[in-house]
Amino acid sequence: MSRKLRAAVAQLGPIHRADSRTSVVKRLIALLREAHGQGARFVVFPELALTTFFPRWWMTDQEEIDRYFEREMPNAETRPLFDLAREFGIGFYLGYAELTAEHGQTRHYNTSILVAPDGRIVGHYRKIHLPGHSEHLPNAPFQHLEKRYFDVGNEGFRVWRMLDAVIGMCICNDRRWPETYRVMGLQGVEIVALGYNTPTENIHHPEPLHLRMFHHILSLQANAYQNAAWVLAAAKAGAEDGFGLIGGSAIVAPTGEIAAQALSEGDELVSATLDLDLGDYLKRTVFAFEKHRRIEHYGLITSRTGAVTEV
Ligand code: ING
Repeated sequence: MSRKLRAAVAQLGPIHRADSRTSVVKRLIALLREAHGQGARFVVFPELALTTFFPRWWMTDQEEIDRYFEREMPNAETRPLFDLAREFGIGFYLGYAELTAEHGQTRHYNTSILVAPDGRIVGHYRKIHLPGHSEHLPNAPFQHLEKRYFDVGNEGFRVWRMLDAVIGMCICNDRRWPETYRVMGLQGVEIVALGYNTPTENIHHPEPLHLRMFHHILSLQANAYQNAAWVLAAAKAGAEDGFGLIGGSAIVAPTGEIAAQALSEGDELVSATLDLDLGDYLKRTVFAFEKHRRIEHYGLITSRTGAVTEV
């Protein structure tokens, strides 16, 4: 009898700079109620799910920047979400901006947490692949200042056992890097949960609009299959103060097939029943890591950062 888990990704539509955390938490709670109504026991919310995607704005006043960060979790605004999830017995992934102190130093992280059905925070992840830039780009239509506002995550890619599954976390740009999933795959991950905020326009280089969604879905499908894991990806979508973010929240099976996908760019719940043993045959055959991987040939992956052509 295979293990089944009813899960959902809760896509959020735009959060404008003027929107309060209280109003956003009301939207998260509405999605949580809908997930409960569909029998979901695990819900994935987006990256930076409590505020607008503030890295699009050039700011120099640290107090203004820090207003987008949470100093504790749960806190007064998010406690109602934690309480209702515990009442429903639902575990969830939540992305937010974390302001903390480490060894006497203030640290700013793009963070996600894994909350168990009893309300305990059992996992904590800090975004490692920070995209964008750190200096002001005056000619760009908007900024992407994650390298300026966040410190690089310092906790690696880990997995936790929850809801009778092995669950790992990553955030947005992490999903484009195969190393993200393989490190979790080598820990037996069965569900990779992630949130994302992906601008509709690529400010780094002009590219056809359709490639934004194509590259997003490609990254999910390829890495789900290559690590025989479910990938649950929740977008913050729509036009935030006029700046577009793609939707495309999706539940991707270990076979690489899309099990469910959002149709809108608003608040939308997408759910599916995950067969947690669906990937087992892949882990026993084509992706039996212990049989087929040849790590003696992979050294450059961790010894070399940028590509070097020596021929
Ligand atoms: N957003 C984008 C993403 O990886 C990005 C960053 C923009 C990547 C343009 C590539 C091109 O989906 C975040 N928040 O990482």
